[in-house]
Amino acid sequence: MTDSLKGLLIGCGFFSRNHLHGWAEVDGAEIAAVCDLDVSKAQAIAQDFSIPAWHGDASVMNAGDFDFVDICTTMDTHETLVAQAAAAEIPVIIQKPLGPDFATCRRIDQISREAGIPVMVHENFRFQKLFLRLRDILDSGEIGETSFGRLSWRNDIDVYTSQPYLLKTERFMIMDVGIHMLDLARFLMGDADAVTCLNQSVKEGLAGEDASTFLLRHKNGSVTAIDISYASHRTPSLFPQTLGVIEGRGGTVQILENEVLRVHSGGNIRDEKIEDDGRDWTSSPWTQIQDSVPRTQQHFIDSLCHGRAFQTSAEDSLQTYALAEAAYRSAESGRLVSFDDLE
Ligand code: NAD
Ligand code: 89Y
Repeated sequence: MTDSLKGLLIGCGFFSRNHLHGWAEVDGAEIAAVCDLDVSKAQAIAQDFSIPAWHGDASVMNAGDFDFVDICTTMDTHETLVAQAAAAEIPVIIQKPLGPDFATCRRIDQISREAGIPVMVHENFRFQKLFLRLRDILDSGEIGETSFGRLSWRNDIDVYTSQPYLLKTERFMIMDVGIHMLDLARFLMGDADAVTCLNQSVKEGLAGEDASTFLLRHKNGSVTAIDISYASHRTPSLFPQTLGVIEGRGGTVQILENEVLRVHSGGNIRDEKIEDDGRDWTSSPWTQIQDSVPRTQQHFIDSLCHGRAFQTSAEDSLQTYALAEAAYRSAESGRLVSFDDLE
């Protein structure tokens, strides 16, 4: 494909394989090179995915050979890497969490705006088929204006083996999974501006929280309750399902196990089973997450090519990261924290 945008993938760790499988499906883009501080990892993954070049230093961004960079490293590295991409004038898609705290996220957004370089957060949960369909149901007006939401992510997936950095992350659960839930809450229920939150460290030996329960106050008067845990033991495991409910003034949608939406409206009830796309590289239990990756990437490329704003631009995502910051401050203080308190 001669007209494809050429990308550099930075970070060849655990989740990057999903990125590379995803990019192989995206129309209008291809990965031309990969990069990791551990160049042997870059070489191995390049060979697995038939990518022609690999590097051990992200300064190759200066070469001007790339139309975009895909940053798939952990949050502590993001500000530096976005600054490098901005200096090289290369648009960025970057994994969540955008930064370790709200101040860093604001600086990243400022770097993006000052350089005029678009930055999109790879926030893939809203691109899961189930949530796209749920958004369509809400847009159709079938259940009316939303008033209450509940989003629940509770499982005991062994993230510590696949993502060992989480053992030592002080802001752990809210930044790892809470951020997906906060983005979903905004996607489904609208912007919010205040949070109350209680955190727990259930598993011994963690640097941060592995369970969190919070309430969001939305600007339109609705409320979302979110509960997340990596210390919730059930058989079979619920990973990676987000369950819950959205109530509107004229009906309700339940998000049930095994990707079923149960719609109650006008005195009727119907179930919609959301089927996976059946890609040959996805596998249980990760399918629902993996499936969302190429959709997220396609949104980035389509928006870039048509000069449209990303749904989850760095600027838009500041609203999500402000909620995460407010959640931590609420957990520390025992009080409701609003955006005014973050100034
Ligand atoms: P990882 O630690 O397995 O891999 C990160 C890689 O980046 C490492 O190989 C490291 O050497 C490399 N790296 C770090 N700094 C670098 C630099 N300056 N230049 C080049 N390479 C560098 O991490 P992971 O588990 O793959 O997670 C990466 C990101 O993806 C995290 O932010 C995580 O939260 C996110 N993630 C998202 C999802 C999702 O569904 N959206 C799922 C899993 C992980
Ligand atoms: O890190 C988490 C995420 O962002 O999505 C799934 C995950 O990899 C494990 O729960």
